[in-house]
Amino acid sequence: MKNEEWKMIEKHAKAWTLEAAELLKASFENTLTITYKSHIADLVTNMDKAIEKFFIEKIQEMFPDHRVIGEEGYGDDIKDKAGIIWIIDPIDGTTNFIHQQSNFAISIGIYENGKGKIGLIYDVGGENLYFAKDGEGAFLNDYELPRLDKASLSEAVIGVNATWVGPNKRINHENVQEIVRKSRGTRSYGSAAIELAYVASGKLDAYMTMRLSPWDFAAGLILLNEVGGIATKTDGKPIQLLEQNSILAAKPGLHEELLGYLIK
Ligand code: 2AM
Ligand code: CA
Repeated sequence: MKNEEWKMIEKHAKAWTLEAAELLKASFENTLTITYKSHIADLVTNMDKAIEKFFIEKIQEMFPDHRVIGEEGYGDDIKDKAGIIWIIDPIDGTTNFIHQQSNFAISIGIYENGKGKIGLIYDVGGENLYFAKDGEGAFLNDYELPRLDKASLSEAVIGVNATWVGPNKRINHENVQEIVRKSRGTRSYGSAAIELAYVASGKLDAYMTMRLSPWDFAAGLILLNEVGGIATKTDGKPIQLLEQNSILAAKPGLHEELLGYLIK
């Protein structure tokens, strides 16, 4: 794919995201239809579905040979990484969208043959656009994000959900507790995409979580890559793009230090 074509994809991805954000903001005036997916804390609204359909219609019209993976399942059934794939979360942080009308994002990662090309996370309430393009840097609105410096745990603010600090079946919570105690502080925002954007922009020094789907992390990984952030699974192994993964994203140095606590 040529540079010109990527410019075109970038232009449309940004414009559609801003348009979708307006639809989300306008929806605050209306009553949301809320349903449960797998359990009572796994929510989906009419707007999650409407925004995903909005993107899929635009992409199919403008780029008919591209494929789409969307959280709500209106995209393609994708088993391989060939060609151009848009990985879309129409609302990341649906619980926040419902309860707070803030701290939720539209997250879009565009990959070519499995390689991250364009990452876009729009914090709708904050009107902050995090954008990255392979080899061209990462931006917060018009501001180019600097490369991340090394950090150490004693000076770090870590994004982590309280779920992982108590007994759970996915990670030894005592290791997580040790990280929490030795850090400068912890935060939990309820949107994985925003938390990854915060690591990329230095607002968090690290973020860890035990189970994310491709649409939660696809855009964030591209942002992190442009600023020298490191992202693996919490056992240090590479993240698999089309699967659910645990995620440890951090500044250089700190990533290694955290792995030392997590792999014992
Ligand atoms: P979502 O709002 O798009 O579902 C909440 O801590 C973060 O984890 C959100 O980014 C949420 O994304 C994500 N998440 C991933 N899998 C989840 C699940 N099964 N239930 C709730 N949140 C989930
Ligand atoms: Ca979602």
